[in-house]
Amino acid sequence: MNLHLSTAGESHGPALVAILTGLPAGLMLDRAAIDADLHRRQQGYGRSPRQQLEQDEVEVLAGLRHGRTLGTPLALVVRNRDHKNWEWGMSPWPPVGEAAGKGTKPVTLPRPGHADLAGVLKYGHQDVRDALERASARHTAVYVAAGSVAKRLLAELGISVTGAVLEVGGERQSWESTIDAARADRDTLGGVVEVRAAGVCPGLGSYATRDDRLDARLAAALMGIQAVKGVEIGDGFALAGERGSAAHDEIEPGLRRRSNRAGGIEAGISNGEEVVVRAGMKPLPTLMRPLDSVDLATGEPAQALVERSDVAAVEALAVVAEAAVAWELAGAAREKFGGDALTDMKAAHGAYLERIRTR
Ligand code: EPS
Repeated sequence: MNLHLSTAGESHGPALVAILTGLPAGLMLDRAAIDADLHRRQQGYGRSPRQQLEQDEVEVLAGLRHGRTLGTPLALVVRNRDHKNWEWGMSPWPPVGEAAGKGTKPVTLPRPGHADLAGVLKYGHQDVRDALERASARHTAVYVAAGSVAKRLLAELGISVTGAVLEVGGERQSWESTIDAARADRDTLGGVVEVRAAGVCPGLGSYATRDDRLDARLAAALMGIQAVKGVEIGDGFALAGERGSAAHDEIEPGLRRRSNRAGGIEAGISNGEEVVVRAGMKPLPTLMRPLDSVDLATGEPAQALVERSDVAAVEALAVVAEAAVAWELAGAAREKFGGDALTDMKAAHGAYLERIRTR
């Protein structure tokens, strides 16, 4: 069975949930490791005060017994502690009693760059909050929990996945002062992250169809993360300006490469080198000095919504992008090696490595 991930949850609703299907039975999960990834995602300079409110931790509702997967759907929950301040405003059912707390007044001032305007037009909402709550990057918490499970599976196959920040607001080192300056100007910043996966065997993904291509799948997964506007595999855009003689990775005896400009993927298939991908994040669209917009209630010019937000969340993106890459690699490994039980999957992986070793 192939891996599949479904998620649900609004930023200030009761909880975020994920259902993971297709995991093999017999995978030991480590609650502390998942919570550690959730904690990492909440760190980083420039995050919103919201992160002091939330202390994300995973709850498991199904699919696990005594820490071991059952081969059945794994149901994960990350609760939103902030929901207690939005109980009326984000009540799933028509709220009872007097309006109290946050979210009681409709938002009509769409922020350029957020889901606000396109979301209300598409779905016919009157209150921008009906669009922004699901579009929020808060959703990435439960994605990171799923990615943490994927990393556990990949570790059984000798694969490790690590995300890191390359730059924030154009600065490649010590970006804290850049973030301080943006905050002082009531502005926001984006940045670039890189994810590297080591120990990936040749043969994950395929050129057979577009949907099989590992590079296309990684690109879609990274583009699916809030605020990501660009993705590169290996040397990516820089390759476009090279000559062919300088752009490819020559093959040596032992079938190793002299370089890794392709980022470990050729023709949509992993080639045994480190998988290297980068994602570029736009500056966050909630500005304390708001951009011009239009009040949807009156049609008149107005300033966009101002509400608590991050100045930069690039360090969080590194953790989320790591989860996205791990999830896609785990999916490709499930397709290649199959197996209802982890032991079957590992046996198929071992037999395959032995076959290609003798080439
Ligand atoms: C977000 C806005 C902010 C961020 C949020 C993403 O939320 P709030 O308005 O509650 O402060 O903090 O990210 C998270 C809550 C998180 O856990 O990453 C947005 O508009 O996308």
